[in-house]
Amino acid sequence: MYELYHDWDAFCCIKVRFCLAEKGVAWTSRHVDLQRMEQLSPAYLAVNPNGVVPTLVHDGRAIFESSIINEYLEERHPAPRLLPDGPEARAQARFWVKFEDDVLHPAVKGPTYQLMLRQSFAKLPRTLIEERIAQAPTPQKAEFLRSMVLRQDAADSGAIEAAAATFARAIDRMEKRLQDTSWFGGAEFSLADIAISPFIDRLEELNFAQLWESRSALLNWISRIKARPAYQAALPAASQRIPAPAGAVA
Ligand SMILES: N[C@@H](CCC(=O)N[C@@H](CS)C(=O)NCC(=O)O)C(=O)O
Repeated sequence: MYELYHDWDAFCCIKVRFCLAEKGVAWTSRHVDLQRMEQLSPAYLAVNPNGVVPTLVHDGRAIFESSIINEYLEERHPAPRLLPDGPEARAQARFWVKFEDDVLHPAVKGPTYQLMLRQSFAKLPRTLIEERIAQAPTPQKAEFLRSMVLRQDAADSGAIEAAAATFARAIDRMEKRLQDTSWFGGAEFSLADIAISPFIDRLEELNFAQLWESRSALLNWISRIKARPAYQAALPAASQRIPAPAGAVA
């Protein structure tokens, strides 16, 4: 009934698999290999013209955008409930989902390309890369890919530092939130926690975990997230990870 087009070690895909696992919903995997830029292959663009993963296909109908997919799952499968009761609490939970969409995920994208994916692109034939970039849905996306994929020089340290500053400010704000409430959405675990968890996973992969080593509220939240079987089920196996940078980068 559900087909998930996804890559195993992709932030937004971990987010949707976490939600599917919390709901106990079965799904069929359709793997889209980001290391081969398959999100821009004609076959995948026929499923999702935005050229990004994930896409959830439910009985032949495609749903795009990880936050919208998780809200869709919440409406289709209300138990266990993953949005709090009441308009005010829901607004809070949705704010933190949007914070992930607007701030956290965009901030990790550059470092993910520069420090992780670029190592894989170096092995792809140049003609394949050019073909994929030519399929980008917008000129801005094509330009972003050109700057990330085609350059084989060292990572842009200025851009990595700018991302690191965004990570530090975000961690600060997250710590403050968790000093006031047990979970990002309020008193209960919710879609907000599901959205933010892959940020921690990606920062661990990128060797930024020292950012929260003295943040006790966040450390406590991370240990509660890691103890959830659904989170463990959502994470990629070691063999499905994109090769990560060897040393600390911050
Ligand atoms: N806002 C979108 C972002 C989708 C997105 O950027 N997905 C990443 C993986 S987490 C991707 O497909 N990256 C490859 C690319 O941007 O070409 C969502 O939440 O679904």
